[in-house]
Amino acid sequence: MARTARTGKPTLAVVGATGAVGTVMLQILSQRADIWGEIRLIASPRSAGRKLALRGEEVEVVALTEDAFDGVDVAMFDVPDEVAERWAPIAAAKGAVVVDNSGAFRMDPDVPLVVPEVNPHAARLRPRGIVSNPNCTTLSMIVALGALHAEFGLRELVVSSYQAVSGAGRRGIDTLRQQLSLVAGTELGTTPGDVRRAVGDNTGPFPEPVALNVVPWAGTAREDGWSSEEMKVRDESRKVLGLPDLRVAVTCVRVPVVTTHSLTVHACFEREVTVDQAREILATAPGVVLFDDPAAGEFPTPVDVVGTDPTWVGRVRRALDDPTALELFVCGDNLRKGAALNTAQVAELVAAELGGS
Ligand code: 2RA
Repeated sequence: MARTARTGKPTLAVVGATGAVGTVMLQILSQRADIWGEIRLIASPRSAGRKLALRGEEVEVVALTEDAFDGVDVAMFDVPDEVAERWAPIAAAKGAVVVDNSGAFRMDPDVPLVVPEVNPHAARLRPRGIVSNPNCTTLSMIVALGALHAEFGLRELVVSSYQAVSGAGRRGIDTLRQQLSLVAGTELGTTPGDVRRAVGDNTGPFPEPVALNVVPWAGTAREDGWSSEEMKVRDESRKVLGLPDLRVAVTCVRVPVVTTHSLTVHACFEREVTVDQAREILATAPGVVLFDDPAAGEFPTPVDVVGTDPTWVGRVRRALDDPTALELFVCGDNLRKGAALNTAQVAELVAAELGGS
């Protein structure tokens, strides 16, 4: 492995360093145990030459070229699908293990889809030299569900998401902030179309106004009325949990929250469950925080979860009509565990393996 000569530590590349997730990646790399030698920041030629803060220093961004991967051991990608499709195989051919956060390879049978708390072993088998990171909506719930599945055996999920606008990148955040500035301090939201007229025709990456609204759509259209986001939750949950026949019904909804996806989950298991058992599992599962005392006003919400690493779970109840099912409310920061953190954790797994530890 092409370790940095000066430190003997592996070399990491961050591809897409200037995006919404890339920015969080740099924060996370500055906060976690520093296992890396050189960290090379790579972005589109338009961003080359910019300096970004990393590990207490300013690091210059270099342009995405084949040469940028010289000597790189692990490359974390957060770029659009088509950019990943083109450049991840190039980085892999140059000897880097790619940890990719796009949707380009997630369902490729030769690319493992890895969540370190759930299926860390899968990262070792990577015939294409690429490991994929699940979509942020799947990631926001899957650590908690993986822990419950290990004990009770999952057989069905019914999920509704409440997705933050940063899932749609910087444009999503800018759109919400701009729309909020147009409706703040008004009486809007009381007659049909008043919010729509105030925010205008440009609804950014969303099909409808997102301020003072909820929008039952994320992603692009798939067959029979489903959205790409809903198909990702189904397909990726099945792959990560190793349950190809898991029954999954999901509706994805965008809400006026900047960062942190929330989900309601109706999870059905092979065996009868009790709330006490479920609470014990969730309270001790790595990467999960149980915050569940509604009588005291305690349940997770995005305003407190944003900026934190774990999956937060509250409102744990046994289903009223099914002793094998649980109802949960789950929140996770979609830019951290939902994207940058999971990518960094997988990159660390790979680095430990390359280093023989
Ligand atoms: C979203 N899950 O929230 C997507 C981003 N990967 O739009």
